[in-house]
Order: sequence, then structure tokens, then C-alpha cells
Amino acid sequence: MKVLMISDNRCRENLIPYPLGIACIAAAAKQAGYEVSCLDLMFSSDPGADTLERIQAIEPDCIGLSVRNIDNQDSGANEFYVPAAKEIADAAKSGSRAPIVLGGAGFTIFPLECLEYMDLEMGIVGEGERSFVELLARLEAGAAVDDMAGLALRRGGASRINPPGPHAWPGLFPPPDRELFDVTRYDWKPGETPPFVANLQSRRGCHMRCIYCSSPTVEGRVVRVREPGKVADELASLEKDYGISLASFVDSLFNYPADYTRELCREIISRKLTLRWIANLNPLYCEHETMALMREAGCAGISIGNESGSEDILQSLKKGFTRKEVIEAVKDAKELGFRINCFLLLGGPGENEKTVKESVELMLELAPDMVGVTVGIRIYPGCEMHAIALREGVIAPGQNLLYPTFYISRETEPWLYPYMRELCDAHAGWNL
Ligand code: B12
Ligand code: SF4
Repeated sequence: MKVLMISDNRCRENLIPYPLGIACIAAAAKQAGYEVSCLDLMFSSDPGADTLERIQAIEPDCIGLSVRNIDNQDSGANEFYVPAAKEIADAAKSGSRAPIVLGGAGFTIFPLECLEYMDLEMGIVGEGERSFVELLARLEAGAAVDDMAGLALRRGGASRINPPGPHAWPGLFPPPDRELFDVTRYDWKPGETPPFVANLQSRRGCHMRCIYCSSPTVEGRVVRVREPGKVADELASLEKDYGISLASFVDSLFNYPADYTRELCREIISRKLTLRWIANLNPLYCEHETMALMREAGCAGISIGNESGSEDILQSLKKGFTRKEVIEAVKDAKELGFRINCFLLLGGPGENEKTVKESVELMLELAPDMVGVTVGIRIYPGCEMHAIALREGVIAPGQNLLYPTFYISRETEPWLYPYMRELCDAHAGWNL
């Protein structure tokens, strides 16, 4: 059975990400014996035509379409990516009668909305390795797929999402297949050094309950870790086999669970690599011992997901840590010599002039190398932010949130975006 996996992503904000999800699923499908071909439309100037051309060349029996980003989460300069994904789906439909299966992070947040928008029948919600392989087996056998765990189905005017199956524990599947895409094409910010960056994942899931975040929807709340030695081997292979000099861990909380992180660092240290890597840390788990080991293992830069510098806002966003913990984490990281990226997510419930000032002043005082600023909170279904926005009348019951919708507190709405734009323009390393 021939399978074509397509990545729809053409967004170049932040960096050009290697399509890691597809590389994971393709590896699992190949291991199960399927003939898999992949198409990343990131570098395509005519995605519809390229899709059609590949379909005609391969004549796949099933097409998997990965939808990563719904929009760029920017309330002031929003880009909505689903229309472009629909064009790809339309091209696929025009060239093939094979079933088209949607998947990916963006799709998982809005499964039925995406199926409806793109006029498609099915998709897999959440992790794809186990489910996609099971779906292929059923399609190959001509068996019914309707009852498959984690399947979103839109058929004959009715639609439903089946309950999820058990988590695909990362250890059960092969590592992402790095031969599928030319790693040297995946840039840091286009045109900037280092010339290319590889991404990898050591764990999935986040147990935290930040009121706005869709990550637990995508990855689940149960943290599952890969065998540390295998992750270190993957890192070593990126350096030795692909010449990668900077790798980026995509894990939401690289420093949790701490004992696992330390074990992973020890494994990386034992590989004696020259490659450097970056990771995302939660201030709550920034123990000195863990951070020192990370440094020793080649971690050059960290993103600290502080989001605010105001105690009140940290509480209203349910970040689970305090302003004091943010300060301690950044100070310790500075002493250890990390390049530090902090974040401000402004305009949430309770935000006002005073709390914005507290956040801005804290960032100026701590002076991380970079501050990523977001104004307005993108409202995702199922998050607590969704319920708050409904309660406050920011959105209406039943409103289709696939179309980018943001929460910005009434006290800050008129001035916050232009104010932060001006501030970011005036401070090197601050980005809105
Ligand atoms: C790490 C990360 C980043 C890093 C990327 C680093 C790198 N080198 O890759 C950085 C910080 C740069 C980044 C930037 C952005 N990101 Co980001 N990012 C993530 C994060 C945390 C993990 C992504 C990842 O690599 N996961 C690991 C891989 C293996 O998982 P995966 O791709 O999801 O694939 C699995 C499943 O989705 C599924 N699957 C995937 N494809 C397919 C296809 C089929 C057919 C099937 C069946 C299944 C399937 O199976 C896979 C394996 O289990 C996710 C949130 C999350 N927890 O998922 C957000 C996330 C993907 N990002 C998001 C966004 C919006 C962005 C930005 C637009 C933000 C911005 N304005 O800068 C940019 C866009 C970047 C770009 N150019 O595309 C959103 C996307 C959805 C949405 N809301 O629109 C997410 C979901 C977070 C969120 N807030 O909701 N991001
Ligand atoms: S913001 Fe970070 S810590 Fe909070 S739920 Fe999302 S991934 Fe977890």
C-alpha cells in the first residue's frame, strides 16, 4: 500500500521547522511495511500544482495531510493558514480518489472545524504513530474505520470524534526518519546563522493547567518520556550523520521531570558532542543542579516560559509559579552562561496598566537576551480561557474559534498593542 504524507506548513515565523510530526509517523508506517513518500510544501511556490504532480507520480492509496498551524497567533497582524491548507486538500481531491486523512497539532485543536472547512471526511486527533498505522491497516483490509479510537469523522451530514486510544508511548516507535527531508533546508530565522537547526523530542505531554494553552489538548496531560540513551543517540546522529550544529528540543517542559532531565543530560555528556542545543524551561522546575547539568551537556540557550512579571497575572493565568521563581531562574541561568529567551503574554484576564508595567519592568531589570511578546490571548476550545471569554461575553456560545479570536482585557485593549510595538522597536531583542 502506497502512502503519501504531506506537510501543509509554509509559515516562516520564528524559524522554518523541520516537519517532525510527519517524520515520526512516516517512520512508524514504514516500520509497519507501508511504502511511504513525503512532500513538504514549505519550499513550494505552487503548493497545489506540486501536490497534484506528486500524486500523479505516486498514485497513493492513502494521503495524510498534516495541518500544523491554524494561524500565527498574532492579534494585531493575524495570518490565517487554513484556506491555504484547503487549497492543498482540493488539489489532492482533484488528482486522486484515495482517502485523505488530516492530522497534526492545528487539526487536533479544531478537528471537526477543519474537516468542515476543508470539506473532508476524516482525520486523526492527537498522536499519529499508532492510530495512522491502524487506520492504514483497516483501509488496506477494506475494514470499517468508523469506530477507530481518536478518529474524527464527518460523513453524511453527521460528525463525531471517537474517544482517544491509549497514548502512543514514545519508546514503542522508531525515531523520526531523517532521510525524508533535507535537513540543511531547515533554517533558524531565514538568512541568519546558525545555518540550520534540527528539532527533536524527548518527551510528550504537559501536566500543567495554564488557562490558555492548547498543548495538553495536542499532547495530553500525561508526561511520557523516551529512553534517555535513545534521545542522546538521536542527538549524536544529528551531529555526526547530518552535520547539525544546533538542535532544538520541542518538549514543552524540558526540565520536568527533573530526574529524567538529569539522566538525559548525563547520557548526552557521555556522547562527547560538539553540537549545541536549546530547550524550553518552566521556572517552577529550574533547580540549579538540573540547569548546571544541562549546561555541561551542551545546552546553549533556554526559553523560560514566564509569560508575565506580575504576581496577579501569573495567578490568573494559573502558571503555577511565582514572580520570585522567575527571578531566581533567570538569575541562575545567567550565572550559568545560558542565552536566555523570556516571554510576555499580555492582555489576559485581570491585565491592566499596573500589571503590564510590572511585567515590562521585570524584563528590563532581568535583561534576558530576547523577550518574545504576545498581545492578546488566542482562544482555544476546551481551555479555561474559553469559558472565561464566554462568561465575559467576548465570544458567543457556539462561535467557531477556528477563525482566529483573541481575548484582550478591556483595560488594555485600546493601547496595549501599539504600546508594546513601540517598546519592542526600542529594545534590541524584544519581538512582538
Ligand atoms: C516546539 C514548537 C514550536 C517551536 C518549533 C521549534 C522547531 N525547531 O520545530 C517554535 C517556538 C519555533 C514554534 C513556533 C511557532 N509555533 Co509552535 N509549537 C511548538 C510545539 C510546542 C511542539 C511542536 C512539535 O514539534 N511537536 C512534536 C511533533 C512530533 O508533534 P506534531 O508535529 O504535533 O506531530 C504529531 C501529531 O500532531 C500527529 N500528526 C502530525 N502530522 C500528522 C499528519 C497526519 C496525517 C496524522 C494522522 C497525524 C499527524 O502525529 C505526530 C506524532 O505523534 C507545539 C505545541 C505542541 N505541544 O504540540 C506548538 C504549536 C504547533 N505551535 C503553534 C504556533 C501557532 C506557532 C507559531 C505560528 C507561533 C508564532 N507566531 O511564532 C510559530 C510557527 C512556526 C512555523 N514557522 O511554523 C501552534 C499551532 C496551532 C495553532 N494554534 O495555530 C501550536 C500547537 C501551539 C499552540 N499555541 O497552540 N513552535
Ligand atoms: S503553557 Fe507550557 S506549562 Fe502551561 S500548559 Fe502549556 S505547555 Fe504546559
